[in-house]
Amino acid sequence: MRTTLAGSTTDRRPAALGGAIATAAGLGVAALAAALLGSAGPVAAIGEAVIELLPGPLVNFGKDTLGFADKPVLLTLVAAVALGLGAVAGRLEAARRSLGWVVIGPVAVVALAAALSRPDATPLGALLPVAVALAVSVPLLRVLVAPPDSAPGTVPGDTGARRSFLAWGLGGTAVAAGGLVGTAVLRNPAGQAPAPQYELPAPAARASVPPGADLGLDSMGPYLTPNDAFYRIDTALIPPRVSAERWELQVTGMVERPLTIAYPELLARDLVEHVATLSCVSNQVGGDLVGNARWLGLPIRELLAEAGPQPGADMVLSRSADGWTAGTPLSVLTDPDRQSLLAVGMNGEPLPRNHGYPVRMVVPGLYGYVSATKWVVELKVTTFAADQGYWTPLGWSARGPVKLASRIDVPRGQVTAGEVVVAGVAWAPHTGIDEVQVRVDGGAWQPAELAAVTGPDTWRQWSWRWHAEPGDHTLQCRARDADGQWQVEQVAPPAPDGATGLHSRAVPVVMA
Ligand SMILES: Nc1nc2c(c(=O)[nH]1)N[C@H]1C(S)=C(S)[C@@H](COP(=O)(O)O)O[C@H]1N2
Ligand SMILES: [Mo]
Repeated sequence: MRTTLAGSTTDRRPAALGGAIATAAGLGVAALAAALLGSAGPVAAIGEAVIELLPGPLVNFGKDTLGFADKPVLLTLVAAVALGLGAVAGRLEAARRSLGWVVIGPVAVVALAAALSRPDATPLGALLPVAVALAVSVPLLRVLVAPPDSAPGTVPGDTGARRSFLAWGLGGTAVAAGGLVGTAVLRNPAGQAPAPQYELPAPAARASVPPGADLGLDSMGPYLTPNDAFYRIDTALIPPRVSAERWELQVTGMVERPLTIAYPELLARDLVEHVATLSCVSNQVGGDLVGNARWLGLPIRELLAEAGPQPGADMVLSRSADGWTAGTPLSVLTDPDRQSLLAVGMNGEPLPRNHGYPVRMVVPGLYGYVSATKWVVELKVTTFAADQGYWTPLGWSARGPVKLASRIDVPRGQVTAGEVVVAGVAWAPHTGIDEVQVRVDGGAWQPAELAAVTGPDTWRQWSWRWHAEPGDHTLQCRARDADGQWQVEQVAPPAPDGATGLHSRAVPVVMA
């Protein structure tokens, strides 16, 4: 009798909707539990597993076409699939009690496996979110699609049943929303560093930015990019939460004396400050995946010297807490004339979590994908023949020196005829910029004025005064580095080792 009643009742009930709501509530509490434990929730874990299982070119395509939105899009897709499966489970459960497990069981197993497969997984951090999700969603699913018959003789679709569905449905939705909001708060999306228990030491050598490095133009970014405006690129759907107390870096591989350094030991060393421009190999011509910051850290060459690289080694494979790797030429890291840092500070603050808290690498002159490992925990001295960084098997070059580039930042949009300031940045990190030129509508190249810099490792602001005449015009810029090389004009895409081509900007000029 119960089966008949529940079955016929649910025919009229939106069993699928009930299943989706129960799933949403489960996902909400799972996300919250994961955030509390500092682990990846089931949705993020499955998302990362999807990235790992997808072929590299497809991942690159996703990153290129979606840009900064790739993470939200993937998380939303995974969540949408989960809700869809929840709806199916609702239908099944409505047809027969416990039949929903046909879907719920495998989904739970997949979520658990994905969470456990993460390099920073702990058994509790993986298990608990899945367990609380089941504990919330399975009973909720039952009451939504086949409520315990409150009043014997309840008529299918009567107001009592409908009211109960509405109440439980709203309750489930509230739990889902509460879980999401709580997670967002706990996950600290602003990317600020967790409350610092450690004071950053004063640098032994301070970097001073010369007056005039910043042209101070409103519509252009400052010489030093503020931390919250600094571009973020990484494969982590949720940046790993690495505790400074427990952080350790190991120097391993082809070394005479493998060593380990802890965070307080790192802070106790003579740290140096260095201003360096970091850029992404995926940056398009004119793009903004580039930023400049004042980094505080220990020169990596000092640690490597203590470990003593063995003859034959030519690469350092750095590994992050979340398992990502970069392959950097050993010679670049041991170069006495290059400040390659194990950085703890960014613009006077501890590294923000999004940018690698507590410790990351910063190497002047190399793209981030071959050098700038965030949340770094290991430096393995090895060879290019024996090891590869994360992106190399996915179609990106094993070596990634930054290509000379320049960009027009102002004006943006329409201007009034007359004198117009044209300005931008140019960078050739570790070589330095010696000249920037601008041209209008393919005419003769005109020299721009160059702002001051801390040294060759940063971008350089430039400006040029344009007597703009009414009409539609195109501005272009190009730069020459300190070695006398002009920027490559030939257009090339970012893959496999960085884009080339000149940046152009269309500027409509109207009559004064
Ligand atoms: N752990 C980790 N470190 C990483 C990456 C990553 O995916 N994981 N991406 C690298 C790439 S491709 C770039 S361009 C820089 C970007 O650093 P940012 O996010 O601080 O700007 O980080 C590098 N370090
Ligand atoms: Mo990058």
